[in-house]
Amino acid sequence: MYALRKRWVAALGAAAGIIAALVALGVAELIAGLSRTWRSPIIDVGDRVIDNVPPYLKDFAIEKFGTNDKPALLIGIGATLVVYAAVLGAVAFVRRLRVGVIAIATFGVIGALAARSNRAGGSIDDAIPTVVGAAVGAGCLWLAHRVANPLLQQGPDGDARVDVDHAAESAPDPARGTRREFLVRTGGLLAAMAVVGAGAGAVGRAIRSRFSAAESRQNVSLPAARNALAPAPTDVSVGVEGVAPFVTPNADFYRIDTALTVPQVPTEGYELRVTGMVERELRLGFEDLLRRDVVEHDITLTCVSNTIGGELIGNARWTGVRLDELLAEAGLQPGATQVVGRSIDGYTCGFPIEAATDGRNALVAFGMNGEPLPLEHGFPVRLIVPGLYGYVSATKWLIEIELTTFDEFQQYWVPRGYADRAPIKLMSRIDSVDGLGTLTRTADGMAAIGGVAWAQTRGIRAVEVQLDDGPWQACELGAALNDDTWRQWAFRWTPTTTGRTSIRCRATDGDGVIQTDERSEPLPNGASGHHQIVVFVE
Ligand SMILES: Nc1nc2c(c(=O)[nH]1)N[C@H]1C(S)=C(S)[C@@H](COP(=O)(O)O)O[C@H]1N2
Ligand SMILES: [Mo]
Repeated sequence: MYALRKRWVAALGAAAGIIAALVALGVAELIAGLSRTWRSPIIDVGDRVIDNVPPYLKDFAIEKFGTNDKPALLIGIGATLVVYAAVLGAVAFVRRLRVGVIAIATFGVIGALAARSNRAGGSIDDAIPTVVGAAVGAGCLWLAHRVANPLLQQGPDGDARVDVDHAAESAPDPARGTRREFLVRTGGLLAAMAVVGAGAGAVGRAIRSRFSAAESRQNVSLPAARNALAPAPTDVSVGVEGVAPFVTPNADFYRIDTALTVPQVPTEGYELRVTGMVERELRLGFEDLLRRDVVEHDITLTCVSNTIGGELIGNARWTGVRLDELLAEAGLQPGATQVVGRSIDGYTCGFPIEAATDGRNALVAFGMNGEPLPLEHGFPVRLIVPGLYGYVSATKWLIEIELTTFDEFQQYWVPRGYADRAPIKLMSRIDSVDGLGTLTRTADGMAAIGGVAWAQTRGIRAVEVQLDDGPWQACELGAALNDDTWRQWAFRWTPTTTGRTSIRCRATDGDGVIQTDERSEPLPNGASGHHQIVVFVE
């Protein structure tokens, strides 16, 4: 008698299921490595999750995991998959092989559908990695089942043997081997499959790296801007420790997008198209853009998902060409109301045509703080529009600018509950001390706090703070470079009491509007309200 106890059969089946899934994914990854447009089913499924989660869940994920929301999602998908594979393997071994094979096929169909409904418009061949992977995975489960068969309480057809008469079972046949030998054989096969699966995945990743745009980026040298700006003067800083630096280094710049893997868009073969309600369509290669009239501007970019006191904001010097000049060259048809920026990954932004034509420094940008755009920030080309939240304006990996109307087209986030017009709200933030942190006084008994305030296109005229129930008191401001960047602020005073103190701040924009105290969530058009914290004065 070879058969194992049911619980061990289930465990063996679970292991076989997980390893079959590993092989399926490894093979899919390997096949995906053959083509620039093919992807791992995990990424495709992840994309569909991202596209379909309700916005409040997305904001929750961003709040909870910040920029790690994507690894968190992938870990979640991976964990779900492990459980699914373990269950299907156990059922295949304990009950019926057929159930396990059907479950793997189902998994293949889900992957294939996810690949087909690619944002950028999937084609039928996008399903090839998943289909081949699932077929090989199913084959592995079948093989493992076959080799392990003597250990299972099943008939040779793979169906559970319902009324096994244990007593009637034949004694071990020494010619076929002992139970121990069957176990070793099955274990060896599973180990070999695990190695092959992991190896296929590793090879797939390695050969995919040839599609990287990193080398293309290294070969870019940015042209000098016509309006070459001097470095930001030192008085933009108020000199309070802990305040966000006026210029955000590229490596520290927040990153928000729906892309699970960073799109790799080399400059070779790159083309930007200007289409839709224009007199003549434009097609520009990367070099064509660099040869145009190049300008640079300091612009602060903000995410609509930024909560009060949040960090989804950064300020950079962007190099590029003016959007209004490109549009003038294309010639606008009357009636166009919306400018849509389309990314290579299918993501879209859209904003009112006035934001492109009212004279503000809206850019088709290829440089960020003197470097080519980093890959995560849209290399080779993106849009930057002062005064608009990123989701309506700042398309990364930009390949098309389409002129249309708001009736005609809804950008990515609009069917997901966000507003289709989203100017950045006046906001200020305390940076130098965290909520419930301690505020240490200097030797002369003074205390200092500081932060940033922003109202892109309107500028910041004043910032005030309120301590406990005291009066609003004016702050010092860092120099303003233009109305499109944030401004630092500082407040220095001699506290008369120690202990718990509540601090809040509010800004006044260039139009004289005072920041509202009325709180609103990021959804649908950006958070508002005062940043208020409690600190302990020492
Ligand atoms: N292709 C693409 N572009 C995109 C997005 C995206 O998901 N995909 N997200 C937008 C959002 S919501 C913001 S806030 C900015 C963020 O730009 P950053 O990651 O460079 O800071 O990019 C915008 N451009
Ligand atoms: Mo955003």
